[in-house]
Amino acid sequence: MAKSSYFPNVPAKIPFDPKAKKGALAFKHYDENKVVEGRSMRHWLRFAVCYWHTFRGTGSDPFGPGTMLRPWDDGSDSLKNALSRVDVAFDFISRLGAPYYCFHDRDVAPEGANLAKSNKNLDAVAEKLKEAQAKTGIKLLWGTANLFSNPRFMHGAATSCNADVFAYSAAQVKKAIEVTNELGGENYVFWGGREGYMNLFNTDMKRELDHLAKFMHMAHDHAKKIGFKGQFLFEPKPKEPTKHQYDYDAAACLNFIRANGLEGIVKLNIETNHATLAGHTMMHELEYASIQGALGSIDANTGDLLLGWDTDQFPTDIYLTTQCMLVIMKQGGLAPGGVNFDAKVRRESFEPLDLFYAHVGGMDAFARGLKIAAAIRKEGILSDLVKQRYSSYDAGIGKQIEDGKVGFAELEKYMLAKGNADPNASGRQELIENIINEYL
Ligand code: XUL
Ligand code: CO
Repeated sequence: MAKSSYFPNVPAKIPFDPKAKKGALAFKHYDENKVVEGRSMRHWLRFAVCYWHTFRGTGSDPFGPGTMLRPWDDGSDSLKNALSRVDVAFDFISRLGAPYYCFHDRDVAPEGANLAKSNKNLDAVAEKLKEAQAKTGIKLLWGTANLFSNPRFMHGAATSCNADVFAYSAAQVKKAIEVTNELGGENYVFWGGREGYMNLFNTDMKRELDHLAKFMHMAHDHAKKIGFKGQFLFEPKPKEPTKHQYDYDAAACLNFIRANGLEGIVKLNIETNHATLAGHTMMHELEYASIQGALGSIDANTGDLLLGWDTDQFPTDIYLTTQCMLVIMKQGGLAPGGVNFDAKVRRESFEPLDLFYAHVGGMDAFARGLKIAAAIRKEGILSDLVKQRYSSYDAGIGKQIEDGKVGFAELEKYMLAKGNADPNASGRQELIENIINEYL
């Protein structure tokens, strides 16, 4: 296969060229070596291309079949097709200049007639992925297993009522962790494809959740056994495909992690449109995870607020990326996690070139978010406002509360003597929003 032939009008490496004309295939903001707060943009952002949407997405929706033009793909689910797709994928990622990629086992290799055959297919593709990684320097951010597409997972995987399906899922995840390890993957993600319920009348919720916890412990035990040093990540999503997913949001996932002795073992992979579907902002989910030391990685995308489903569009909103970067920078970055574009081009954008426009736009949007967040942090106006807002806890009774020096009795004595609370100060919400806009 002539590698370059599928992207004839795309340079071997998309340049950083802020002076390029509008709409040119060039980064206007993502300058991978530019140092921001002591670290290069490449290291802050740790961009990853996801294999499933970018190389396996067809553009199908509930109303019609796929529309994507992928001239390298013969449309079959053969091993040969999977192997030649690897060349195109790495050619694409190299031209883009993203340092990482992510995959599900069944995106990269076809499912066989039984588990042994599926494993053999995966081994064959993994060997080729390993060669491609060595040749290009592109690394694996995370691997995961697809435990939702095959009809066997109709009732879930680790939470299936069918113990054989639990066993099958365990075997599949064992293999996926081994392949991730073999490819030097820096993380391993659990997204509960169908780990939830449609109807509580036929569901033993307690047993299902216990099984899910057992499953994660088994995964951890196996990771230790094979020397996998990567970070485990749990990805919250409130619904889709089931009515209620057990991994609803960051709070539900952290509760599950703590209730089952998985703290220190599993962190979170927060996805923008999953946050939206849960009725939260991305910033809320990131902050909630981060303050508890559990923000591991992000799936960068966005939903369409006028469509009710998980559209997984590429992020273009600078306000959103600024919010993301404010939280990420506050915790000192995401490593070993990164910014994975779990995003797809829309079905009207069916040409290979659209994949480049989508990723360049997403990367530039995050690079701008990074620069804006750095500027906000540098001047410190926002952090000073927040510090000032809570300054009543820096001394006097507030400090005693935080230091655990007083209880209800002491606080009652204090307030009886004082008679009333000090007056409140304005939250200055509009002012703060105006200040943020001054940086955009
Ligand atoms: C599904 C989703 C997944 C996970 C990996 O909504 O986000 O692609 O990121 O299984
Ligand atoms: Co995701």
